[in-house]
Amino acid sequence: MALDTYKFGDELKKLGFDFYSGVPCSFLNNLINYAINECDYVMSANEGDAVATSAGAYLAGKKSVVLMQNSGLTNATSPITSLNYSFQLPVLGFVSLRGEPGLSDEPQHELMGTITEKMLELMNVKWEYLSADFNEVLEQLARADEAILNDESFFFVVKKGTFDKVDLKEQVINKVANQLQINKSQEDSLPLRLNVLETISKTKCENTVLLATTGKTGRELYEIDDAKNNLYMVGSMGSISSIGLGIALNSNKNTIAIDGDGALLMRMGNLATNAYYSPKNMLHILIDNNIHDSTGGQFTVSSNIDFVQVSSSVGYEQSIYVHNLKELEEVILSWMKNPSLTFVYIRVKKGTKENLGRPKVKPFEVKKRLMEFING
Ligand SMILES: Cc1ncc(C[n+]2csc(CCOP(=O)(O)OP(=O)(O)O)c2C)c(N)n1
Repeated sequence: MALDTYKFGDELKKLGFDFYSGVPCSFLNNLINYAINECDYVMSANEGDAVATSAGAYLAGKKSVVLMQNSGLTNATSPITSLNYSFQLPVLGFVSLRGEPGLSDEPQHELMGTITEKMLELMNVKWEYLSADFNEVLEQLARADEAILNDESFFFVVKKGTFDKVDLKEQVINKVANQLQINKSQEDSLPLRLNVLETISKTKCENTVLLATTGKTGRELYEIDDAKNNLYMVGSMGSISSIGLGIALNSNKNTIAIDGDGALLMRMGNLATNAYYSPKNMLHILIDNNIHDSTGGQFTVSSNIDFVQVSSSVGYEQSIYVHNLKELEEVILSWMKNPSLTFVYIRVKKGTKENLGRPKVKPFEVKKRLMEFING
């Protein structure tokens, strides 16, 4: 007997889990259909982005769920190991067991079918096979909830046929389209990344959350102003705007995600997801130095890319090229007055603050104070 999916989802709701993100899998489709029908569900482009968006939602006070195929667990390992773990940001995961030994399945699932549980263990993630018996499930959910309350992620491994059928209600597609695109029209003044961060930090008001991408961006922001409303990403490269999406959708904070060209390219699909959900209170700033500065200045492939065009074509409401710090400040202040999902692009010259240190505050301490800031 399969689990009554609605009854199961409602139990999750009772425990407070009503925000979902994920990528579909046929073994999980009934739970996914339930989540789309009955809860807030973000359709991520990649399972790693889904984990990051759920982590962002958690920062904004939501207990959140990620849904993925076990093949997608491989996409999610970076955020699970270096975002959830390092920042102690728990998510409740459901991962399917395609390729379960003994069941016939497609060849691409064969290996993952034998290592899914081992991967979770290697990543220090607590997990259980989800039972198909409802009374047992209630006990399992209580254990999962306890782990989440203890800031530990918990995953259920879900076998074929665990959930009973849920039909998708009619899906209403959220139509988004760019309303304002401002392209390059003059020479760039090419400030340092540090100067850009100083400008962003200066505009910050009591309602602003600043999220800084992996590497020297976070380290420089920390040295400019270590504030409770800042998050300095370590690891989970490319996830900063997906975290921003989770925060912006679940809070009224002005959420500014500061990206690097290498990081943005690593998970460029998240631009499309951000645009689809279009939280007005999110500003996505790309600082492009055409290099991986944090790892020694190796080139990125950003030189040939028109990011204003890219963000505009996936549907960011505003996509703006800024040529200097004055324009940057004006755009941020104007977005604060009239918020709408905005992408801002600025080119910088290469170079790093002298004697740049590393944040002395630990990632989980950053999380704790940021949550207090966001949720009061
Ligand atoms: C998944 C992953 N791959 C590689 C790295 C190593 N790494 C840390 S920062 C960085 C470069 C980031 O480049 P960019 O986003 O352009 O920012 P910049 O360093 O130029 O400011 C890299 C490759 C990492 N942290 N995570």
